[in-house]
Amino acid sequence: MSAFYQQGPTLANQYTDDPLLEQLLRHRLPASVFEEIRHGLTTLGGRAVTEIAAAGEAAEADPPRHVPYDAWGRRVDRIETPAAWRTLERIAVEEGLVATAYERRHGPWSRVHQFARFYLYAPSSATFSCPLAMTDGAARCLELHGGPLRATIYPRLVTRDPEAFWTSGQWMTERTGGSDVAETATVARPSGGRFSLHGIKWFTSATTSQMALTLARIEGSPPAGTKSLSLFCVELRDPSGALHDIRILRLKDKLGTRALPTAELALEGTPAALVGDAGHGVAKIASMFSITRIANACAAAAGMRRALALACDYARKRRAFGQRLIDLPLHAATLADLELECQAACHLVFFLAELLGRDECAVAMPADAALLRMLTPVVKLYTAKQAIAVASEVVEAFGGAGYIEDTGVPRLLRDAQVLSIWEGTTNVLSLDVLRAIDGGALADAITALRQRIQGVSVRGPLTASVASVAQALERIAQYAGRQGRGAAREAGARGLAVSVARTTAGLLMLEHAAWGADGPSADATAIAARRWCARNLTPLTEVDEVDLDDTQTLLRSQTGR
Ligand code: UCC
Repeated sequence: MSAFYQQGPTLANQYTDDPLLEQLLRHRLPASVFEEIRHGLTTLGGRAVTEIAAAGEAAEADPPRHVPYDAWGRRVDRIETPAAWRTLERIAVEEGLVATAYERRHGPWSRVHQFARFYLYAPSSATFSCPLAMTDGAARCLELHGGPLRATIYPRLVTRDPEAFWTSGQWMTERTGGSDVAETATVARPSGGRFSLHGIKWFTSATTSQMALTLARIEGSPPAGTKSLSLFCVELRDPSGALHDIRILRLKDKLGTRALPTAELALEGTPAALVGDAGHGVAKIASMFSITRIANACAAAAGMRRALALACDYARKRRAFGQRLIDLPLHAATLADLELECQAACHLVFFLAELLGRDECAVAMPADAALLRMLTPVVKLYTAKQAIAVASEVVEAFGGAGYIEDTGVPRLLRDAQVLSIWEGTTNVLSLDVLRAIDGGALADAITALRQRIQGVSVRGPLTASVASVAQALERIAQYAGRQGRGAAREAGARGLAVSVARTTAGLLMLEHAAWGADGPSADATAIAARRWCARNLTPLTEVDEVDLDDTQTLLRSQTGR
């Protein structure tokens, strides 16, 4: 009998083992800020692979349970979660995963610091990152629009006291769909200075949260469109823990994110407070989903990095054909491609975090605001898709073991798959890029990116990469300017968004090659930038009326209809 047993992968401290993250922070943050936060990040990087990972695994092993009735037949609608789920919450509060952004101790840099923390925590957290992202988004929304709720509820979202902390849900999706929010059917009836909500919410993640922001139409408002939707704040439970006129219909049986309770809810006169004035609820909740979209991108980038760390560790241990996997040329090339995607995603996310921080601290230049508006959907959609592709490749890199549940590897792929769905699908976000362009974001954003690429000072083969980013920017500007407003423009929106993502990533990687030219990873940084630009700055494909007709012909050919 063979005495051979393969060794599983292990993870080191996720901060000290991630040179790119530290290089970015060291370069971008003022030296005093970097020195102040570095120790905390090292501690969190250690906790990520010990306590947080252990709690995450325990939570995954013991998924939430819906208890509709008590032993005596009373409707109770409890969602039972394991102690590990609450441990994940306690650690998140202790580590200031939401609070860091709102204390603004480091002014505009607070967001970069907070997202660095989120990046370390998220992949170990069994998707406790989801309630945290929504809590963060709700805090921003209430900070901007909350009126009296700023004094009552907002402090609970941004506290570092685990006893006082609340998480928030974001309930936008109804049976009519999560994208077409205009179909929202929930009605808000005025009731004693407040409102009572009546309707069904079809996907409510983190249903154990204490509050949620949701959309409804006040009785008597125009019955269609999103302008007549208003934004409401719901407190889910009374002090005894009983739900406020909310029935839990069932928990969703999901492909992944299994530790995260996601429920269908019936609102049966649920008391709610109006957030801001009546109407324009989508515009108000946009301040929430803009944050959750950036958090999604951060979780995607972090998930890619984690998956690759596992695959690389395994490839250094596993031998086949007389060599370690990492020494096999084709396997090494595959892993190096994944490394490029991880780097691109990390650059994009921390660039967005920087822009968000400036916006929140009111020090953003007009170009920053335009970049933030345009790049938020771009980076969300791009990183989500790449996170799925990377996770799939990592599953394969483990061979058969990657397909076996108790290695923990399949979960990487299952959990990645949600990233391109929740918070706006790839196509909905591609259309949001067009909305941003229509709002005037493109010209300022392109001008800002153009100025940045002109400021990149590199030598040798990298000068050609700089030229190709500059050309790609011109192509994007021309393409977006040429497109009319019709169906062809919509059909080309995804290609445009991906091109913006890849070009911006190329620019950021070239900047890194420039500022990192004397640093310890100079060679690798230059190679990454050169390879990325050589492979990813392909021309945009024009979509015209002929393509639209061809698309219909292809679809009809399936069924003849
Ligand atoms: O809830 C979900 C699950 C939660 C899980 C959270 C996990 C977090 C990740 C954690 C990491 C692990 S999923 C829900 C998924 N659904 C969505 O995300 C919505 C998708 N649909 C859209 O985004 C659509 O594009 C809509 C709903 C925004 C389209 O609405 P409209 O009304 O047709 O679009 P309009 O008329 O263009 O926009 C209405 C208003 C406008 O403002 P006003 O009224 O002042 O003119 C827009 O400028 O909303 C504003 N607006 C925006 N503002 C629309 N989109 C944006 C935006 N992206 N940013 C700023």
